Amino acid sequence: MNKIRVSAVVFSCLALALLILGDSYKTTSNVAEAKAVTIVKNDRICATDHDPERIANAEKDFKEKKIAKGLLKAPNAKGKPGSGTPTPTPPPPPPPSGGVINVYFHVINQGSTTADGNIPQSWITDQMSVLNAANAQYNFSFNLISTDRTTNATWYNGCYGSAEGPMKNALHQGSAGDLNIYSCNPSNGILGYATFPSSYTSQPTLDGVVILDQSMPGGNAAPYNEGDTGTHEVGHWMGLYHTFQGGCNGNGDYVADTPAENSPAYGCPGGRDSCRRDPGLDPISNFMDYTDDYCMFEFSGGQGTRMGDQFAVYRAGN
Ligand SMILES: [Ca+2]
Ligand SMILES: [Ca+2]
Ligand SMILES: [Ca+2]
Ligand SMILES: [Zn+2]
Repeated sequence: MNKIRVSAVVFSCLALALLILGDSYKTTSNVAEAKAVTIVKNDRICATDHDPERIANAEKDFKEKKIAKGLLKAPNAKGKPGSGTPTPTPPPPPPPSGGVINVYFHVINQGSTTADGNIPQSWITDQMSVLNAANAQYNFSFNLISTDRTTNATWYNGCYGSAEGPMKNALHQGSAGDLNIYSCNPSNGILGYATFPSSYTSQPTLDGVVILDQSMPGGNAAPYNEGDTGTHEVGHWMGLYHTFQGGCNGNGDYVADTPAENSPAYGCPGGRDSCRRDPGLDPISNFMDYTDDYCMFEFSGGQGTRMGDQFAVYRAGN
């Protein structure tokens, strides 16, 4: 009997110790989780419209206009099969046009502090530097013409959605070849969105790029606070799609030298190969994927050519 009682006491003590230990462990783990949530932003979300039907129509129009401008040879123009004339090797496409793009920067805020969107001018200067570094290889440069500041809480928090029209109608400047950037809080975890060059004609005042203010260099939207949301959205504005558009099949992003990707890549998943039949690893270092800012650092040559062609067809001189 005595032996059993001692065992029971020992067991109770052990159980109590485990309970305390277990509880303290749980508390520590909760603190770590809570801390992580405040530092790390959720997965990258870009709200640029990639509707497949819209893209198919836009690509048909782009092809026709490229042929009209002499940027692309019309199919079957020469050397039809069976005619006895061999098809000559087509000449290499002309180099991307490049150019200087004027930028109108619109800071939307809901108060005077940085946290309320009234970001310092140094963030804008640094954002321009990031943008210029990313595009220098393809001879495009961005020249900041003006910065305006508007205090309007409805625009600040509704700049993706209901406030887009009123905000852009009031602030948009320039023409098809000029870039309007709006910094605000698109909400719902959205880092930014842009309009494509082919949309300019039908909706000129909506043309431009909207970015989360805290995604700019100096902001707190880690791991998306090195300015590459700006670079990514300007990529759309220059006519690029996401590298994972269309998945593994079909035309994908309409750029030949970006390997097809089945879905967005997050973080920095080195060696990812989501389309095994398409040669090449996923383009996780490309600005048009969804990886962390430190992980994305390049446009491909094909994207450079496409940006030049899109600019020549839809923006230059329009
Ligand atoms: Ca591709
Ligand atoms: Ca592959
Ligand atoms: Ca980067
Ligand atoms: Zn995007």
